[in-house]
Amino acid sequence: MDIVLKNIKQLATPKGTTFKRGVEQKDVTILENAMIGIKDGKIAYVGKMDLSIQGKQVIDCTDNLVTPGLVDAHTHLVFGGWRQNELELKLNGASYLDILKSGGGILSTVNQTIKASEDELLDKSKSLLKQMLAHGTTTCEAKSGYGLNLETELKQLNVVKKLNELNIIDIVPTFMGAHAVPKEYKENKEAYIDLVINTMLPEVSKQKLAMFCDAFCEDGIFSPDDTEKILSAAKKLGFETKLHGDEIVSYKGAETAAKLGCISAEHLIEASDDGIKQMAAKNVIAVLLPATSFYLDKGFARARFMIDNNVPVAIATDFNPGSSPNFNMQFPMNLACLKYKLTPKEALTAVTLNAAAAIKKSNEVGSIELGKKADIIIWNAPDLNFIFYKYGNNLVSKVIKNGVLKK
Ligand code: IZC
Ligand code: ZN
Repeated sequence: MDIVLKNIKQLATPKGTTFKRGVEQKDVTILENAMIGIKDGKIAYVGKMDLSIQGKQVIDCTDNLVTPGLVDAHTHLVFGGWRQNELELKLNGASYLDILKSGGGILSTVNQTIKASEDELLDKSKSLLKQMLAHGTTTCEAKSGYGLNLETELKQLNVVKKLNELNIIDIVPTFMGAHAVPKEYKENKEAYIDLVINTMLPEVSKQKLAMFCDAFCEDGIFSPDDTEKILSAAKKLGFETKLHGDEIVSYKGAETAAKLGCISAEHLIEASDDGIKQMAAKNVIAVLLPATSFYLDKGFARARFMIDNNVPVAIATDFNPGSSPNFNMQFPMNLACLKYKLTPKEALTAVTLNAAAAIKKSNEVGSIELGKKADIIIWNAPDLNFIFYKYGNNLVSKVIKNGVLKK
């Protein structure tokens, strides 16, 4: 073996190549005094301690919990500037949508992303990716949507492509030209939707820069009908689809995702009972973002109700400069237990296997099983409960990415 992890105090992993739902979401295998062998970047042994298995590099995990690498299925990784000036506006009572309507919010990040050069964006997001890895994220998704014009959307997606070539974290790219209506189109949303459908989507498809297409289905942004138009056009070009829905108000986001057969619907704070049931019937994964609820000081999505109604639940950071300036998955993991009332086992599945399924990577990552990528975390923690109970500091001791010890 290239690497052997021996004497593992506790190994915790879901199993399988697709999402877990309902009562199965808590089916996590726990092994004590376990061993993992890694060869050629893949998991080649997992089970009880076996002294006949030798490794070029041996890591003793006597005191440690070991889990699959975390999968952050929802980020807005590539952006210019930050939005710290909005903090005082918020404290004075301005809502997320108030700030956006006055030309701030997403539109302020759009201005800063248009101004930034590709190299500046690359340097900044490369540094962010390294920090994400050090906090346990081994695979993530990254959305465009801070360009809102062809050139800048392509610039963002090209940055993601270059980041992927650096092999820090594997990144799944999502085109999100329908993130907001740019100010030039304020009075003519239809013309912007035409631009997304007839110019941006075909070019992104031609250049093979994204696997998913996402749209912000929200009151005052894109309606369910707009979203349907955009995502249906994307599907015709071969994109998989997702949507941001029911984040601020109940607006048929869940229903629209079910109707369109999206892989996932994200946020869902205000999702209706019916919408949730329709998602379950259509196998749509709920990607929930509790750190955003915390930051917007809004309610929390009804994760328990979703699991009880057979919706597969994943949890992600929503890392972005506005509503969730945090890339550390451990914070939403804490919130998943404390606010959503998920058990540690359900929450582990939500940030590994189900998150991987939400970005169509669950046959490669999301569990510690023979043949999967060796993306593994060794925690400064004795067991699974510990990482959901303790919070506020980085509990990751070591990270193995593609079979290489990185931290
Ligand atoms: O920059 O505000 N919700 N999009 C939808 C975001 C949050 C990101 C942002
Ligand atoms: Zn988002």
